[in-house]
Amino acid sequence: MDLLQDLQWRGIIYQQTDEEGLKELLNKESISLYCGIDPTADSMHIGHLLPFLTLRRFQQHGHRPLALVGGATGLIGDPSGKSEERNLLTLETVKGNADSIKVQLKRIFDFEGENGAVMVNNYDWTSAIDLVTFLRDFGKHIGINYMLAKDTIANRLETGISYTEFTYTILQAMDFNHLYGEYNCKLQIGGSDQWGNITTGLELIRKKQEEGAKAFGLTIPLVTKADGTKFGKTESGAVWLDAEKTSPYEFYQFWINTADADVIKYLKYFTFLSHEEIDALAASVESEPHLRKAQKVLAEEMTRLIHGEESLQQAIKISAALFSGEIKNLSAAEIKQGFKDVPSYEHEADQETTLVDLLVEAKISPSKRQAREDIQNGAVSINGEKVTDLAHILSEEDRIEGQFTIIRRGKKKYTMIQYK
Ligand code: 545
Repeated sequence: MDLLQDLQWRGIIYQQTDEEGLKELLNKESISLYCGIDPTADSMHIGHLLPFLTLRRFQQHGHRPLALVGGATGLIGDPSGKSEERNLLTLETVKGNADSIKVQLKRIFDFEGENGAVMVNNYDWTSAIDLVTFLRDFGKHIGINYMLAKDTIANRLETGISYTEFTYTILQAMDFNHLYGEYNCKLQIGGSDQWGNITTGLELIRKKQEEGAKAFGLTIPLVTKADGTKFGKTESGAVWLDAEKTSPYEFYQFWINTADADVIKYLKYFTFLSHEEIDALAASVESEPHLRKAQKVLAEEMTRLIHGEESLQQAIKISAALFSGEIKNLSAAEIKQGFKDVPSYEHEADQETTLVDLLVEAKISPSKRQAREDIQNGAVSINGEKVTDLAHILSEEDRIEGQFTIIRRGKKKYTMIQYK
């Protein structure tokens, strides 16, 4: 099975500008291809991942990926898929964001060898072009009617679009044209919202490059969920690639919680497992769904890919500890990840307190009487160990690395006591 058949099997292809032509080209030679991202935030989230993972599939088949960071386009703002004009970001913000995004992109590709990936920034060639050159050498080739017919621009004519955002598609087209000239880049891929920008690039290449010059565009589908809710969102917001925003444990949990109806699709989209491995997991979802084998493999593959083996093992350890309630072997850092969303209560570091008082103070038990009953019934545990002594006084020994005490009441109600 060749690359395009694999992409088809995985459901990764949404639209192509010339299906037959691209098939022919890829059968004939190794190409350079690109996908861009605007540094309008300081981290990618999983909604941005699929086109870059697709670039990596091309790399595995011998093609050269160019990962473009939009240092220039990030200063302008892509109107695609946006119903309102964006606020301009400062040069400083965009530069800072670009640095963070580059670090994340670097983990996805192999930069060594004959078809090693190349990281490029469109600020490098765009910022040097003066206005007269822009209008004469680029603007002149793109008709206004052609631009107005683009969905992304047409959709904004009612609500309004500035000349700045209107021009965006030409800037992205200039990138494709530049990379075509510089790296013989023949293909641009992106999410389905990028169709208009990708095709403007093809138009510019046709006009500016040698007679018969030909490039291609391919878009990937929007990732959806069977229940109709938005992919990539949790109660606490987007699932970021930055470990400071979404911890590896939360990241792992996000994928573990994938519905049976979605899990095989995501294994195909996001992982590099073979068809045989994915087919076997599909059979497991059918015959033994309670084992959640497919979800476990998906969560492992994704966490390893984005955060590395060590963080994956830590995420598995935290998940198992929280599931069984055996949390005494977790480090303070692991506790921080695993208990980020549980209620927390601050207690004076040097103030002694009985467990009964603390249960009431931290609003874990509603009254002293109830607190005593809870303890006597064996419903209360400190750091995973049941405490039935009504006179228990919290000491240094009850603090994990001197920082927290995790109190559980009943089966699931956890509270984190922090010391100040
Ligand atoms: C700029 C110059 C180029 C080629 C592409 C671009 C970027 C493109 C764009 N892409 C989106 C994006 O989102 C902001 C990320 C914040 C960290 O705006 N004009 O940059 C998304 N893209 C990935 C997919 C996308 C797209 O990065 O293509 O469809 C999301 O899945 O929205 O020469």
